[in-house]
Amino acid sequence: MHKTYACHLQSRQAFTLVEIVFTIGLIALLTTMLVIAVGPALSSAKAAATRNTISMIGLACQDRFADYGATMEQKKFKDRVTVFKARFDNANPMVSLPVDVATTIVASNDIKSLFPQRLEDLWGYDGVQDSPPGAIDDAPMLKAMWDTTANNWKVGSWRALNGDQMTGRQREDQKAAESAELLYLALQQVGLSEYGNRFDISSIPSAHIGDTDQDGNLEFLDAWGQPLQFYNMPTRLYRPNGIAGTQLDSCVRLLVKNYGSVDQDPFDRIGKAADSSLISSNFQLQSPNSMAMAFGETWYRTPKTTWQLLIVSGGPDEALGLELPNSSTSNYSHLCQPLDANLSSTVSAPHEALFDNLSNLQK
Ligand SMILES: [Ca+2]
Ligand SMILES: [Ca+2]
Ligand SMILES: [Ca+2]
Ligand SMILES: [Ca+2]
Repeated sequence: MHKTYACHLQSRQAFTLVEIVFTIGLIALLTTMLVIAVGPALSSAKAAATRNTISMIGLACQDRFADYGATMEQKKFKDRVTVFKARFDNANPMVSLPVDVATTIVASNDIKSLFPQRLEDLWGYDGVQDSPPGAIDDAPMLKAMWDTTANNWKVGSWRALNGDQMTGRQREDQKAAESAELLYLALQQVGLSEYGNRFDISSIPSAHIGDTDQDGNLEFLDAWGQPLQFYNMPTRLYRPNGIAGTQLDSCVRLLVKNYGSVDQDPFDRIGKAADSSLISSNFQLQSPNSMAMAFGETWYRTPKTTWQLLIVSGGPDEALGLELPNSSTSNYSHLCQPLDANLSSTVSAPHEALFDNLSNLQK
């Protein structure tokens, strides 16, 4: 009787072990199924959150952009154009700078200052960081970032201080974060008072603000924790490296939904961007716009798309596939272009990185 009970107990224990093994296996299977089912949902939730943040930042930019546009009709702005033209004409007695060209150069410089995507955008007409910053013609924002008493930067340790001495991953992190750091500062109106209202930074989820390069400057992030990328004049998207026609179209349309439907930039008083005979193979505007070279606009950006402030997330693959907005290692790097020109059916990895990217101009 006792033995029988022990046997029963033993068999009961053995059965329980089988049950446990089976249950563990079942849980593992269900977990796998759950991950497969929920994985894309989590990813799309991150995409939705990223789109929302990008959209809010984009709208804040557009508001300020509209405010700036309104000032172009005012006497104060026109007086600045007159001063600029006089400076040019005095320095170049043989030519007279057309007012429309002067207007576009002044506006282009202002837009770079208001919406900087790299530190150089704050250096003013002379294209040089003043010493100390803001002493001559640097943007108000750069001036505000400099502590004249301490003779040092007020916020963080900028690239100007140590970024260019960084190496490897640290330097890559620094470069990847810069445009989002500048946008963060710009939207807080650092050094500004006359254009629009201060952006309510608390409307951005705290998870979308961070310091990925650990330099003390906060930047906007996407839901995957990568810095957003900001392009103030994304013209280069319109002539990606070495490609044209339908390939170019398909590339641009990945980031700019209404590409092709609007081709008139209200800020472009020169209006020559669409005239291919005036554009060299390198997208440099030809004469008469070469006059812009006298003011540090050697590679005068075609202003066709300055109104389309572009904010981009690398998306679920966390890869951008575009030139970083602040890249100073290649020509025209202040304009974005795909890292890989191959947009044919045999796509390669850097180009594939573009397909899941998110931008404020996609919807
Ligand atoms: Ca300067
Ligand atoms: Ca930084
Ligand atoms: Ca940072
Ligand atoms: Ca991507």
